[in-house]
Amino acid sequence: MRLLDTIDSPQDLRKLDVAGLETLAQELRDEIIRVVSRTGGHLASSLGAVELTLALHYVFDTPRDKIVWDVGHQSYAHKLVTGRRERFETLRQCGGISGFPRREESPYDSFGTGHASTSISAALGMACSPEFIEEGRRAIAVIGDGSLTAGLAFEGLNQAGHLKRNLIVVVNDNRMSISKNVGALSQYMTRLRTAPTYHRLESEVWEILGKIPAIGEKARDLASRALEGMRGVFVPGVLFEELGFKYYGPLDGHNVGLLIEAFERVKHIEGPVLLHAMTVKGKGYQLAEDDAPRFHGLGSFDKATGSLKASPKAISYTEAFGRTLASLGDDDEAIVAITAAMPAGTGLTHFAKRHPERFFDVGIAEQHAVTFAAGLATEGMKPVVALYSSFLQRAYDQVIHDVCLQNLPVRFMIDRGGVVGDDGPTHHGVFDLSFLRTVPNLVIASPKDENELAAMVCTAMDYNEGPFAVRYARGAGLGVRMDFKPTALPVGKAERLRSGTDVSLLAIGSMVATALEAAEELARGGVHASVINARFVKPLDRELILEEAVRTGHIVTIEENVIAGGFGAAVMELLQAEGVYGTRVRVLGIPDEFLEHASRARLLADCRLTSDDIAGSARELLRSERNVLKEEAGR
Ligand SMILES: Cc1ncc(C[n+]2csc(CCOP(=O)(O)OP(=O)(O)O)c2C)c(N)n1
Repeated sequence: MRLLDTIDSPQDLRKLDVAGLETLAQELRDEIIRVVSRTGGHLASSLGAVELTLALHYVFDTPRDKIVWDVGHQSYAHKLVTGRRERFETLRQCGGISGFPRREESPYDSFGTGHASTSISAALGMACSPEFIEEGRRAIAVIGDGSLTAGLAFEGLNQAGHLKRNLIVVVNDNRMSISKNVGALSQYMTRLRTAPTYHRLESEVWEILGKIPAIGEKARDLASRALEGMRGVFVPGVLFEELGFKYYGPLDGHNVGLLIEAFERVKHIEGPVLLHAMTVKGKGYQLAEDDAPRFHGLGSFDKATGSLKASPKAISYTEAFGRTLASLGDDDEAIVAITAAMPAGTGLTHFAKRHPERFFDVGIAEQHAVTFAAGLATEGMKPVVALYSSFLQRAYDQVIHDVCLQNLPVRFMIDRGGVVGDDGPTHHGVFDLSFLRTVPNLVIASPKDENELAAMVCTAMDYNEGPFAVRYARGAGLGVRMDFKPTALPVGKAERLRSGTDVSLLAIGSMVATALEAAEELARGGVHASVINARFVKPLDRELILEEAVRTGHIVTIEENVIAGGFGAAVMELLQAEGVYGTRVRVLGIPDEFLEHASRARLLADCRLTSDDIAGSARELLRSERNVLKEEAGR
């Protein structure tokens, strides 16, 4: 029997000795690899945090003490030792446990995460509650070196250093973000790591003094203070100490005994403490250690070879964007590409390889990425900011205040627009059409397939009058033929794909293909539907939409975005502004609730966005009118 099978809560692991914990660490790794190879998920980060997880739950009185996992993608071992062992098989599956901490899932998940760099602020908030202080509880933020690059993390450190409340920040430093970590802070952390003399001295003195009975503790105290004074001699300026934290480390983050000792030490320290643990991303699974970026997050894979079980049939939208931009960059030296720690995820690796001098990875700093792009645009460059939709949310003020208000030609390439599937509510990109549409000056386009995406990238690069956003779905395209040389599209013009007399299906982006299928289905039942590929949410193709509205008198709008304030709302506003009151409109999209994790197909079906649902809605719209007409005739 595995030790793991005896662990129903952290109380059980507190009964183990260090050797037992080491065995448990191995079993946890095996279990994580076994399950994630089936379900997909964030493998490498979770493998790197196993010993940290065990030591934290061993030393701290969880869930009374609170651990806040930054991003939360490293929390699989935490889930396994906090009562979710049996449900772990259901990781990221519909109805199963989430891939991130969720407050509603367990009292041990003290704070919901998914987006980076929130842990210090959240843990500090907890540490400032009067009850928390009175009861002497501890709040611990566990943050990666990648996530530490964000401004938000520094806002938390800044306030914590000032407030002097009891907060423990554990920096899980594996030198990696998803790709290699970047920036001056990352270089600084490397200097901390490679200046071990002081820390070795500190640990040795600690060890020796601890062995002297009776006077040990007192001597340790005195020595601590003396050593603190010497720190600057050995370490190139301990930034965290200057910010008001007591700094401990760097420690081997895979030595569970050492970690326990260190946590026991910092547990009783008053005021903010930062403990710097060095780990290996993907630890214990050679393939992941060798290629951590690929094993950061992936679909189901073969354990022995690491190859993915399902290979996509078409190139992804990400790839279509990445390749197009890289080749446009060959002919236009003004093009500059910016990513916030996701060169591979956004497809910018192509551009980075071909034009390294015009590629910037700013770290997990979406706000900065947008304002940095705005600055470049003021000097005549053509900046492209490539982000996932849900992470762009963080830079909304920068989009409004720094880009759109000054009408600067920054191009936003917004990947993962719509439902993303297994990552769940923190990652769905379903609000962007709504929150972007309200901002003046911004053009918003969304392609029906990967070839049209390439054309939209060209359009955006040609358009120099102001900001331009292109929003596209996650995953594989439709498998259409790609033009050898994509050409720009007319801005604000839609495309009529099918002409009908009964009802107009107005679709945007990923929903265009589904609308075409729905039209086929309607045709089989004798209903003739127009299908319009809107292409632009802003500006709308007024003429074409008004023509459809008058001709068929029935409009169904379809979008993979929340219904509130989205594309359909834009169409209704247009009809209202133009005084077109007779047209019946049905707006289809995502309801006013946070969607859970499940496959994209399943979620779209739950939102009634399949071709069957669309055809059904169109029929209903027509039927309800017939009923009204009948009623009127009977009156
Ligand atoms: C605001 C935001 N931007 C981007 C991401 C995507 N992302 C998830 S994990 C990650 C890297 C995190 O690196 P680190 O904190 O060092 O953790 P590691 O995976 O190395 O353990 C990134 C960029 C995110 N979750 N949130």
